[in-house]
Amino acid sequence: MTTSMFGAPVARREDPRLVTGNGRFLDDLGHDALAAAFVRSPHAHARIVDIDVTDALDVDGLVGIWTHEDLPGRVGEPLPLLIPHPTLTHGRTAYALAKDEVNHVGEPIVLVIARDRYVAEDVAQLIRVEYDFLTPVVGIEMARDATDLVHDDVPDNVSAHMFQEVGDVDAAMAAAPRTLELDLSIERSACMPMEGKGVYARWDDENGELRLYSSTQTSTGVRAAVAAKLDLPLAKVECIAPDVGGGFGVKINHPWPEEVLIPWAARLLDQPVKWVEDRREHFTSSAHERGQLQTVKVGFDDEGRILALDVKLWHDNGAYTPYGIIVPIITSTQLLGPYKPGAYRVEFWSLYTNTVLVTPYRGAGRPQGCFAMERTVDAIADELGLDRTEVRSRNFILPSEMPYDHGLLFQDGRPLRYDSGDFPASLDKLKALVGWDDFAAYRAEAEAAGRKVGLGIGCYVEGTGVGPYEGGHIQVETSGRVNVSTGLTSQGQGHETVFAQIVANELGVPIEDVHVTTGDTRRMPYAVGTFASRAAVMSGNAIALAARTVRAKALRIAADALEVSADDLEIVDGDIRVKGAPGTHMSLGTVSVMSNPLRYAFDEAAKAATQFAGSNDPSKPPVADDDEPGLEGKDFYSPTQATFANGMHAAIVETDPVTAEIRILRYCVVHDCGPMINPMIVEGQVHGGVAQGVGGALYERMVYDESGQLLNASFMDFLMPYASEVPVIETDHLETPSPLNPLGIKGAGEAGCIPVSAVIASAIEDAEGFPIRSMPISPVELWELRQRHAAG
Ligand code: MCN
Repeated sequence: MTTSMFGAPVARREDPRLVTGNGRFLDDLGHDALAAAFVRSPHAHARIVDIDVTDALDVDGLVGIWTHEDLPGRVGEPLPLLIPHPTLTHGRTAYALAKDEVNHVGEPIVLVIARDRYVAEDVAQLIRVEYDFLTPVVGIEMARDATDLVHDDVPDNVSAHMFQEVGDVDAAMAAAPRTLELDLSIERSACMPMEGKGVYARWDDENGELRLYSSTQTSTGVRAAVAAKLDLPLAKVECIAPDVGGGFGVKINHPWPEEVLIPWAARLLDQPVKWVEDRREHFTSSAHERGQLQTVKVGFDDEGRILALDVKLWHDNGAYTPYGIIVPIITSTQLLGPYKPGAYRVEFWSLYTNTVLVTPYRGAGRPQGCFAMERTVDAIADELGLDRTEVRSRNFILPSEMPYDHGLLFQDGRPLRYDSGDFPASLDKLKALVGWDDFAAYRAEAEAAGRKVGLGIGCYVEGTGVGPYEGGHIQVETSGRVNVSTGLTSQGQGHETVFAQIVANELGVPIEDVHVTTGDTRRMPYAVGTFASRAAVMSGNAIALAARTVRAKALRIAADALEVSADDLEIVDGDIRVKGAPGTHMSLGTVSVMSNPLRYAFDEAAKAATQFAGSNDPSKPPVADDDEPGLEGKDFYSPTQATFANGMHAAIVETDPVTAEIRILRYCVVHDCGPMINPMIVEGQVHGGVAQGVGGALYERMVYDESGQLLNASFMDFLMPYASEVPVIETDHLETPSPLNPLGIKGAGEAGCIPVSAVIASAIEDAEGFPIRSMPISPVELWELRQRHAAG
């Protein structure tokens, strides 16, 4: 490697396009397309008795109206269950259009296509649906109570019941000198990307081909699902993710109903059709996450060492389970964070409710798990009168114990094994960053001035870079420019920049010469997608491997032409030259010409290549016999297990003694995602994650009434933090390499949001002196807790 782009804080190359309004998002495409709108259920639980479209039929500009009965073949079958699991005994998915029952407000019932969206919405208003009301099941307690059922054939509303135990928890608990029990809960929230979902489809009748654009995190998945649903050969369907204005989990396709219906209608009508989700649809018809009740029983000794941990959790999976039970599985397996309890048992029930379904939302079950574990560790420290960091240290897995096997099964069914991490070093860094040891003096000063301040902490691990695979393809043009493609999509993570950095580094070319394409099935049809903080590990390594293949080929051809050993060559700024004798050189572009017989006789670069070939005969290109034409390479990376990133956050909060207003005075992060490809991007990811975490800790929640109506389905009522509510985030890094992949990297995309609720709760608790066991927390709720606490 002759340049060191890996690890450099390169400014994001996609930003000039995005911040000047020149991004091409879904709604920037297809201005000639017909528009779709949906009649969606206004009721949480009802049977559909009749659908009357009579009043709608005469509207000028209407193209068509379809209900479930009109959907042929596989389009009319239930949507697939994307992530099955052996314990998911009662998985249920919806129909693209409701068949005879609706199970949440917002479920699509009728598809309307018209000249434009205004007409389509007007038509939707004129369609009358008659319902027979059923009792809605709202909230975890009601689901658990199971007096009423969401699905008649699902006993007790339980989609899955899972249990894992390591060691003998009952015996360890009975023998523990001390025990504590905690009830903990986290409310529902949601991803809320700036751009909602959207699909635009064009059917080419002459060739029987479908081109599909989707604002998706998984374009290959959309392509496969649509091809299967429409019974088209895969080769006749292409899917492109244009610029995607955020995903955060909700744009993982299973597929979504609209992703099936819009292409189906485009083909039926032989006209382009587009649907773009509006904000209300996003609130009521996409997905939520986080809602979980959790109980912890912990047994520990007088030094604060955890001897037994018994966790039960109840997860609100909403009305359907296309994503299986991935969220509670993640909670149950990553709840332990950096700690090693003597014995551990976790049991969960995933419950149906008449609310919108759940997709993994950034952090995906880990914020809930971290909240449970970190509240427990704080409770142990308080009980023993020990420093909270001391109790943490005493329970840490040590670097010398890595790789550490918990004896549990991870979400992929493989053993849960941490590959790397140095938790004591992270804690030391965090304590130094926040000034942990000086806080007592700061608090004394604040209290003397009549102020209430508290210091909180939270630690987490995150299994990142999960398989099965991702690919990278690299092609060096005869001009020397390098085209890189990987199949996963980007939603704002800066992939165009980091993947270009990796290639610039591996190939020794200027980063300006590297062009990156993501999420286009025409370029790279094999891919899984962007979620679970996997792009850097999966595509990053695949691209690095492909670049190494290209580099080796380039050096081999150049060595032949320059009559030197490949070991004596280096590549600097796209030029292959003899080390110590830069006058003997040739460009990568020239090598590309030499490896591309068809270009051999055409342009100047080609002519230049002939001097190395010693022949002008295009039938005898100067490439080795066993080489394929073209200076290009493709490789795939497939890991044996997830690699574990980790981190620790601390916050200082102030609570107003009168109004109970909560202010974050400082927020500090120490994060370890291995070697950082781009530290500026990693920090941006951490900042974004913390901002979302602050929303989840203090502001955001989905408020359903007992009839299953979402009461705050707009940004007027659902509070997201503005820049004014997000503190300055101070970050420090540890770069413990993963032994599992060639670049040694671990993911970073979700880490920021995982511990925030735990940290803020810890800090408020420290300020107030009574336990915080439920998040989010508003000033009113804090004020009420104060009153209750004061009353004993
Ligand atoms: N990175 C790096 N060095 C590392 C690790 C990561 O430079 N050692 C960089 C990566 O190259 C990438 C970014 O950090 O540019 C995040 O990397 P990674 O952890 O691999 O996460 P993904 O790229 O797979 O993104 C998914 C992740 C998830 S799961 C959610 S949810 C999320 C997130 O990314 N959604 C986002 N961040 C988001 N950021 C934006 N702007 N929009 C979203 O929807």
